[in-house]
Amino acid sequence: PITIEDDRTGLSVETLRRALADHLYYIQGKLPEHASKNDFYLALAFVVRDRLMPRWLYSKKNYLQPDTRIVSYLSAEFLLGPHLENNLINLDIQDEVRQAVQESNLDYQVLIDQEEEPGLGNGGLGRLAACYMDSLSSLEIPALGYGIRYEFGIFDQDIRDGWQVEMTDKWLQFGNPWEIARPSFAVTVKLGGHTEPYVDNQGQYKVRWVPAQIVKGIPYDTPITGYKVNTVNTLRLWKSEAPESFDFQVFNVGDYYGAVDQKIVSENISKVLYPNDEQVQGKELRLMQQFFFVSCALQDMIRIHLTSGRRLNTFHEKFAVQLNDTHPAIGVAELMRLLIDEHDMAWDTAWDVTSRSFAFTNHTLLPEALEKWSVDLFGRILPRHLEIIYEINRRFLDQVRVKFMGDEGHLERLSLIDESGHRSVRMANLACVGSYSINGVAALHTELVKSTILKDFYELSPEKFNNKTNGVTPRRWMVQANPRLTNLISSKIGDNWIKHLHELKGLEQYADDPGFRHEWRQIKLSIKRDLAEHIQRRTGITVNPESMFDVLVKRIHEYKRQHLKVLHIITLYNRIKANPDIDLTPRTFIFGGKAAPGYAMAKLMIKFVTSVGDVVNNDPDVRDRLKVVFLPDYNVTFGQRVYPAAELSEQISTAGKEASGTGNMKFSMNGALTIGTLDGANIEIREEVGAENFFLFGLKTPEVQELKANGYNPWDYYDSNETLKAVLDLVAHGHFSHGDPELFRPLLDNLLHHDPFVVLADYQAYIDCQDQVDQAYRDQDNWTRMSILNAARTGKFSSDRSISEYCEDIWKVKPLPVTVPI
Ligand code: 26Y
Repeated sequence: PITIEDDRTGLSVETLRRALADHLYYIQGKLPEHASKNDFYLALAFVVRDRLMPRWLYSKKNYLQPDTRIVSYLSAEFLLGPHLENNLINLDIQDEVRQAVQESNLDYQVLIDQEEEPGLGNGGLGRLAACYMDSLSSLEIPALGYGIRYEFGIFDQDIRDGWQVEMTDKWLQFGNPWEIARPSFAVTVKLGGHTEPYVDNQGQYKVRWVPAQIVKGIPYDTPITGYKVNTVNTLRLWKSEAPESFDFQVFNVGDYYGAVDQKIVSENISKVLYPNDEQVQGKELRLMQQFFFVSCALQDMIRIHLTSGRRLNTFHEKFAVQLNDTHPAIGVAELMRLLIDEHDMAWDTAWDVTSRSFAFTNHTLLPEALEKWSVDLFGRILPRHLEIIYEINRRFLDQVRVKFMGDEGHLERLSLIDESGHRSVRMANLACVGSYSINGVAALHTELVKSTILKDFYELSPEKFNNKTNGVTPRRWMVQANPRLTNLISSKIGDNWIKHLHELKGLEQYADDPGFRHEWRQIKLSIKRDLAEHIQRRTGITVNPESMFDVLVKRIHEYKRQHLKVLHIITLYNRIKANPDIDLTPRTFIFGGKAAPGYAMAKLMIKFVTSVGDVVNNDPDVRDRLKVVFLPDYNVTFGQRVYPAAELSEQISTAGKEASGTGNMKFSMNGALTIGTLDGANIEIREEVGAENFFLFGLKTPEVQELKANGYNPWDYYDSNETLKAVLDLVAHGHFSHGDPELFRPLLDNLLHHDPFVVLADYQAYIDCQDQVDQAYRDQDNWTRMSILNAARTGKFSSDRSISEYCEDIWKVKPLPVTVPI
């Protein structure tokens, strides 16, 4: 008997090939000879989507079982990166698909590279949400991610004349095969207007919110596959639209253009991702965005809860709702409003449910990043929520008064309303009061949260506070990004490490094996060659693959100190100029990262890197021993290229400023050694890999605090350090700006007169440490040994470990394997 595999689910190469041809013809509507690369990519994406569909549908079915507990991850950002190859890996069909593509006379890599990555996030926080979604699925935890379907994600960066230029990210323009719109689950969201009291037909005093505007939220679902399991969770992103009643109003009011204006306002809400500018206040549309997606999400969760046959007073048993920073913190007031105003629940019951539903993660210590909304603006957009927040605050402060009798300072600092100057709503305070758990993202960060920004809340409710050190998914950041290293590792210790990253420990026994070291080094070299070729294509700069690849990629920010790295480069340059025959380790310095469009100093830092690069790269005395490259448009896709190629990972933030960092983990896993400060998760990385395999430098957090308390004067360092003086003078004299002393003056003035991130104070320690790196690199055998040990000891930094801790300590949720009937 002949059995024919189903075109939608079959996994034989023959079936996959047929399915690809079929989708090209019937879905793309193209003959092969007329199809573009993108047509082939889309056809392939649909082939893969078909194959995850049964698992997705049966995972969804599980959500609706009455006693399934679901993690609901609320995040304004999900920085997913491309889906296609990730899904091939998780579904374990990469080999078959690769062969089917080949037999269709197509180039696998070309198709993979067609995908526009969904850049729905700024950086660390959004990427963390994506890694956590991967781990939730891989650990078979029922979970829903909720966020915004931005039409334009993080801007594309171009570098022109060395400056950043922003361009809109039109990621949806050629179609997105990974989302399915669910208009039948659309919800409405109110905005503006006023409130009025009324008595309902049971004789209850209630409040009615009469909005000025109504928008519709349409959910778009994206499947999040787990690694080699049936669980496929859902990321549900909301798009805003004008409600249908819009047409109605035209007839009633007769104001066609006015109605169209309203439609535009509605559609604007999910239009664009806000960059994490240093000034976050006053952006009305941002507050609307936050409220919009959180209201959509909570209404959706209530629907799911009621559909699963349960009553609303058990909402907190159905859902564990995680607030990814304060961006979704308005959810505390919105859940109260939904329960009280729309579902007739009494205040006390509603508060009980609400405060047992939410848990809050803090990601920053920078005071300027703490979200506040002026009471005026807040009341204009969310009049009912302002009333609810006042009432939460009144009841909360009554409790505080009992606890800290007579201490007005505590009351002032704990209040949800900042009364100093212009009154504003403090979102972190709202999140703290409304949550049963508050966590930081690395051990040091959590301690600093407890002792600084949330000190008063810690003293009030210490039991709420806990640490959850960040992690990253080894599926994307090793298996997908670094197949060559993955194969070498698996050939020695099997492939269990992909789900149980601690098993990388098994590599330690090979750290002294010359054959293994050789293979390890050859792999790194081959990846460096590929990157060198990419650099050549993208920037025209020729780099030497045999030189040390020294990498600094992350958002551009003063606290991350990209300028400290540049001072190091100029220092080496000066050494060469003083002694052209000096013996130093050839290095390629690779930078990447975006600056917030409104952050002038960060943009100047990019120009600083590119300008120094122009001089250093072209000075004949340098003889190609130093190369400086700024790769434009750093994103997830480029991250996947650069982490595996890196040998030195730069993690040089001012101690106490980087909450955790997650790039630091991706580098280490891929065998780069770290030069870093005792900041964020660097501390824990160093603990794991061993102090002897980590290049530590710089002031520690208390030393930074002390230095500043005693009146830090950057001039002292300039005056007393001749090399530093020479470096800064060279910049001041216009050596890197065609003789123009003005170009970098704001940067120099800032360093010499303020230096808020103590760059000058850490300069010499950094240079000395880099000299040790230089020496260490000369002993390639030992360097390789350290590299292997780094990778072998990064088990802790799998997001599977982080998510397991969230599940056990905070969410109290257990794996629920999904069965797919065949
Ligand atoms: C308020 C708004 C403009 C805003 C939007 C995004 C503010 C901040 C952010 C993003 C913050 C962020 O990415 N923080 C990073 O979170 C990572 C994950 O926990 C940390 O590893 C990293 O240290 C921290 O800077």
